[in-house]
Amino acid sequence: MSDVIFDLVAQEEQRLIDLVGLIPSENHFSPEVGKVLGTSLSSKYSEGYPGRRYYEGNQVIDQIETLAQDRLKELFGVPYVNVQAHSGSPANTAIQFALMEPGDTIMGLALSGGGHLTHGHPKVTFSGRVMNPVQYGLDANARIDFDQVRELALEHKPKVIYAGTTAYPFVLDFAKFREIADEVDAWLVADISHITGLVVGGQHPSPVPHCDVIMSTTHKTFRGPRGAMILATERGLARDPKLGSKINTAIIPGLQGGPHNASVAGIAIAAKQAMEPSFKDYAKAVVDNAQVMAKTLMDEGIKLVGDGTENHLMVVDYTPYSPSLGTQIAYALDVAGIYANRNTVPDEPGSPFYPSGLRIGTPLVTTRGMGADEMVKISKWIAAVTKHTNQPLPDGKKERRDFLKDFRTNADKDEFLLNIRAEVVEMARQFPLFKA
Ligand code: DSN
Repeated sequence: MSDVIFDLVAQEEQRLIDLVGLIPSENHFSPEVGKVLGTSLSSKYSEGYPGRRYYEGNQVIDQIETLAQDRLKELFGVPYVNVQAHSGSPANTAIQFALMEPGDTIMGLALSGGGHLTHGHPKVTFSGRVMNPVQYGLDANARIDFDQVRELALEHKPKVIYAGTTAYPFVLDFAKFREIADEVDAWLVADISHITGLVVGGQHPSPVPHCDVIMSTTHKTFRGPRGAMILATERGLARDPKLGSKINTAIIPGLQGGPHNASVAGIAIAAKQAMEPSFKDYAKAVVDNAQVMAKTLMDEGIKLVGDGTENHLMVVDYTPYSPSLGTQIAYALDVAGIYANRNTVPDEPGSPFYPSGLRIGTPLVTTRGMGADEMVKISKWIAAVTKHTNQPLPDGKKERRDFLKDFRTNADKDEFLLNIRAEVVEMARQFPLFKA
């Protein structure tokens, strides 16, 4: 059967091969994970849990889900695992549903400091509307301001404190979060979606000794399929022996119907691959590459939030050039063959839609097998595009729309950007998507 969809998939695959991907929350999964995603596991309904399903015919699915749970229990050293949440946001919602009542206070890192929407971003998110959100921020060095976390916790007595980020380049101090959570008797939930691969690869301290519940997506540094895992620690279960069954019930019937069994199988495979010694090499290479990239960018005069990185990502701060430059630079980079995402910076002078930063990370390029030489080249291309693209946004809604329309039209045929693109493609094509 011919269908334009297959042509579009081929185009997308070619884009991935030809270009350099720096979105720190993306990754390429292994061929083995890919193999199970297109199987008949997708056909089956399996509401419930292994041994307790609402549908017949789940004998094999039970074994697959149990293996996924068992492997993750072993990998993280935790007694409880749920792999059914369809992705990170529903997983966080399920955790909140399990631990909180409407109106309870939730504390999380503010979006502009690198926090995630589902950790209580006010007004526009489920967690921020149903719960009482309190958001903490960063100190003058762009690190989590633990004095403020403590002050806010003592004042607002949160039911849940989130230690988790989506655009934060530094190590998370779970022990410090624990001290504060204990002072106010709050649940401590870690969202390690971005750094799971670094945690299991030994490049970031584990949240397991300090947190009650841990959530992670499975498709970022973990290199699995799209999905999520929810873990409960010994500590969490000691606090509430019913914690596991509360999380199970929050997922189904609370929020979801049937699990995506092909993804569950992919999570089981990714967990096995993360136990192999080569995964440690991958995690180290991600961090090493980020170090090279950060240093080269800063040597090129590019400002990074917090002046560096300790993990897989960094946030470029364009405010020294002009505020709200993130949209233009991200677009110009895409034309030049490098895709990243615009991002807010701390004390953002623009807005989340027209922010002043760019978030870049090394998980994708490291999975392809790129190393220090390529990081230097990529960083120099980013610096060149930045200097070429210093065109501030005008004020006014209509003026901005018109400016960006012209900006894009011009960028699409900008020879400077297109020449860089040719060099990028030549380099990128030398690397597979997933280097075994
Ligand atoms: N969208 C993910 C990220 O890019 O970090 C988080 O949900």
